[in-house]
Amino acid sequence: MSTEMSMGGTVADGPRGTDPADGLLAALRAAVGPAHLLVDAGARAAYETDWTGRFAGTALAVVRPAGTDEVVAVLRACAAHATPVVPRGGGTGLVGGAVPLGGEVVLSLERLDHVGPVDVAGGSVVVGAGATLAAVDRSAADHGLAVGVDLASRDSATIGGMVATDAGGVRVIAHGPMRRQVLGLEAVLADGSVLRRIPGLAKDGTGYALPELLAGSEGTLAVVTAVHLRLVPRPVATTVLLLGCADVADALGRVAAARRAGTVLAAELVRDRGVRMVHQHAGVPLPLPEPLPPLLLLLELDGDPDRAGRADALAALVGDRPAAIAADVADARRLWAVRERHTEAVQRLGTPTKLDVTVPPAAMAEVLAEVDRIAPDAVVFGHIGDASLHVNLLDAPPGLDEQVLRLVAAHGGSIAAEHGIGVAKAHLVHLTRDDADVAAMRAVKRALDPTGLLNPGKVLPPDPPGS
Ligand code: 2HG
Ligand code: ZN
Repeated sequence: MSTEMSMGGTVADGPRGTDPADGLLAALRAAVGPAHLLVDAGARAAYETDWTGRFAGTALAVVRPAGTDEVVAVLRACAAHATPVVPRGGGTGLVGGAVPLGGEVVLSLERLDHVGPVDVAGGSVVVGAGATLAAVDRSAADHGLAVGVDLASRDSATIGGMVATDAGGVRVIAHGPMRRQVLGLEAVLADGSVLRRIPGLAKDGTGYALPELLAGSEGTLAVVTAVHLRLVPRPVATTVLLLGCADVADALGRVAAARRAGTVLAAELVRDRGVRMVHQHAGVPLPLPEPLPPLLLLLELDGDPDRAGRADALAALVGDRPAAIAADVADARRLWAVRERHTEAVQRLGTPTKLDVTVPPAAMAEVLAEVDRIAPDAVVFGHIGDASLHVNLLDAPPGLDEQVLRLVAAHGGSIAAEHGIGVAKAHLVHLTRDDADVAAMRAVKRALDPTGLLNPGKVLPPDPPGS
């Protein structure tokens, strides 16, 4: 029998003639207070779409609890009324993971935004799920520390959402993705019980690693309410450069050379036409004169450009390639804008279909060539340091997205590198996870959320009929 709850299903438990949703709304109002229960379409709208606007749905209501106890009360009320819940962070998702499909209660974690005191000796901090990356990073910066993950949407993206999607960003090459920053967490399970794995001991071998399981589960297994985050040393100074490369092999070779020479904090790839797009649609100056090289590699290296020996090392790294080396912080920001403002520039051209993939480095050149063949207008850029690429399709004919993902899967890659599966790719999980894998994931889902209360329709395709 299917464990999925029908979308928007509510139990008609009210007296004759009353709307069955009224009982749930009254319970939610009691749980979070009237000011934080949003039922009007206008008030709900900002919580019903993803960042691109490609995915949107209608919620029964939006709730904004103030703390873990209120999250518990919300989940209990929704469970009692058989109404599914969509947990939501900063709304910066790109695959519809935090968007209602129809009739759910959207549970916004935005008010759980406390940032605890930084443990300077241990290099960590406990924060609420709704704290933004920028707020936590500012707090860490006061102590010479930083969050190990950084991304362009830092002002809005929340730590809870980043854990739920196992966000990546531009520092994965140095510190790994979000999952690796999680020392512990607190989460509310579908039955309202609270999982507290906050202590974050460096070593803890007592059984299943539940925080790691929840990282990347996109709100389908539990609602993350607080996170104990590892912090990393904040670089005192860095060197940022943009290097023209002839092809993928050349760019990968430069990344490897930079790694041999020292600590690489970021290695990002953009292409000539993407750079022109950012110039034209986001007003970012061209970083190199025309004609631009086909590929441009942005490197951020630990240590400042004037340190002893750096000039020679940079000269060796650059060789005879065209390059722009940032002379100061403002310059570095300008070079970073060329890369970071791709998302904004693409959005100005239309609503893109965003594909976010990893490929084995050895297959990257071939995958890129194939993508160019089947989707010549795609805007491709990404994190070459961890072999992940963002393929943005504009005006894509039906099926083109799946064609690109099948290509990636055929080359041994992943169809979801760092944005999650959401609703966009739930039907394609089988491309890179085999039957046993999917069955194990379904078993975990059933064990933790037997009635399908949490974020139905996301990550896993619906149970096959008759199961
Ligand atoms: C980035 O790396 C983000 O900038 C967004 O992951 C990627 O817009 C995209 O496709
Ligand atoms: Zn990215």
